[in-house]
Amino acid sequence: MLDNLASSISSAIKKIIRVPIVDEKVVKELIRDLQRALIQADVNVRLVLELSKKIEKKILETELPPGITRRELAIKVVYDELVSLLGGEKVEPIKYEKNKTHVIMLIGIQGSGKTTSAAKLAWFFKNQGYTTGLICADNFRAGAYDQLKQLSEKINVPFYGEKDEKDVIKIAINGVKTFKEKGIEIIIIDTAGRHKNEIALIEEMRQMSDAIKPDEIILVLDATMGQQVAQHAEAFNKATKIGSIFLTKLDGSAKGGGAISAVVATGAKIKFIGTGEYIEDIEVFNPRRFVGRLLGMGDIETLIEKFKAIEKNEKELITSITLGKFTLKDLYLQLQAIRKLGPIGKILQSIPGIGLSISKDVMSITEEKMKKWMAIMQSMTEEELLNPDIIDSSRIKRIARGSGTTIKDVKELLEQYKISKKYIKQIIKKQKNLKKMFKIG
Ligand SMILES: Nc1nc2c(ncn2[C@@H]2O[C@H](COP(=O)(O)OP(=O)(O)OP(=O)(O)O)[C@@H](O)[C@H]2O)c(=O)[nH]1
Ligand SMILES: [Mg+2]
Repeated sequence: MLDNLASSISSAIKKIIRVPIVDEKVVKELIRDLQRALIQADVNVRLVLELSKKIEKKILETELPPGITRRELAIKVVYDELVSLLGGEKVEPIKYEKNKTHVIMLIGIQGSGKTTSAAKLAWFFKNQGYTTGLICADNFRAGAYDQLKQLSEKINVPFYGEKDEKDVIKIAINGVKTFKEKGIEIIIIDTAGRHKNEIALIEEMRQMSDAIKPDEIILVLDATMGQQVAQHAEAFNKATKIGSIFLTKLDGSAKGGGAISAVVATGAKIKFIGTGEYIEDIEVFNPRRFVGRLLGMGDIETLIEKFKAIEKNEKELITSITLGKFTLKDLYLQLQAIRKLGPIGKILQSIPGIGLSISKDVMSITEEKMKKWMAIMQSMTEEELLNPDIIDSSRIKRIARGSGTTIKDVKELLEQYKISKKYIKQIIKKQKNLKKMFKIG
């Protein structure tokens, strides 16, 4: 699917994976490759320029989070921005209440793929465990009745149609009534593709939906039309609150990227995509999965996990330290966590976020010193740990004695604590900026 876009984007990404150093020149080349790929996929030129500027700026100007290379950052930024171009992170699960009737009406211009998609949806919901039924409310095109009837037989789903009835609204009402009586949960109505433009289409949708009162209206759009579909999506989105979009023919459509991004830009919701002529060529639209495939990287998920881990680490730190406050107890817990993990040297390098930042200064600390510090902190009272400022010389003496260390040792730890605290403040500030950059919550 979207073969052209996928191959050009993934080759752009592969290029930056191959080069030894990701510098400004490489990033600029990546941006050019991306621009070319997106414009060829019929994504709006203005959107492409905005997007690529943003990507370039983020890749070059973001301070590298600890443990992340510029290369990884570049891939993550491209991934994030493509996901947001194609619809963002949010994917609502498609679930309907069981044992209740839910009526879906499909509309769309001539040949957009309504009848095919109606059958795909019936098949999809049937596999999800719902009882489904198909209604043919199209008497405009000869053969429409037989087309849907045959498809429904193929997937073994009940069909309703009235071949000689001219009033499609009447057919739809009768069909819904019949299926409701049978206790069918998801009823799908296929309508006629009488129109070539969205104005007449929306008007007919109004008449139909006033009479039938469907729970949901799905606009079927043909992705091979590229950016052009935006007009339909926009008019539709304005006209109904219960609408979503089924984007068809994304397979082998060079213009698929343009169609998706154009629809997303209108604020309309793409719920399903069609990726072939066969019944099973239907997918719930998920921008993240979609972009993952575009980038053609199996390990994109691993990379995303890595960023998530950093994010989690930051969050934990921020909750453990009430903003700007960093007590000896926090230092103690940090050191304890670090020690649990094994030989310090190695660990310090691999801990993203705070571990590393303390570590810059702690780098030179030997295992032995670490043990000493732990002992010192164990000799402190909870009050001293939470409020180190109260540790005066008489307390220092007591702590040194209690821990079997020297006054010098205790003073050194307190000094280290002060330095760490300063670091932490800087880091929290930095991380706030980073969060803004990545829109992390
Ligand atoms: N490749 C591909 N072809 C599709 C897809 N969906 C539909 N088609 C094809 O598009 C053509 C039109 O599909 P229909 O389902 O008949 O379209 P329609 O909107 O019902 O057409 P009218 O009722 O005449 O308006 C058929 O040849 C389908 O096989 C898809 O996702 N991928
Ligand atoms: Mg049809």
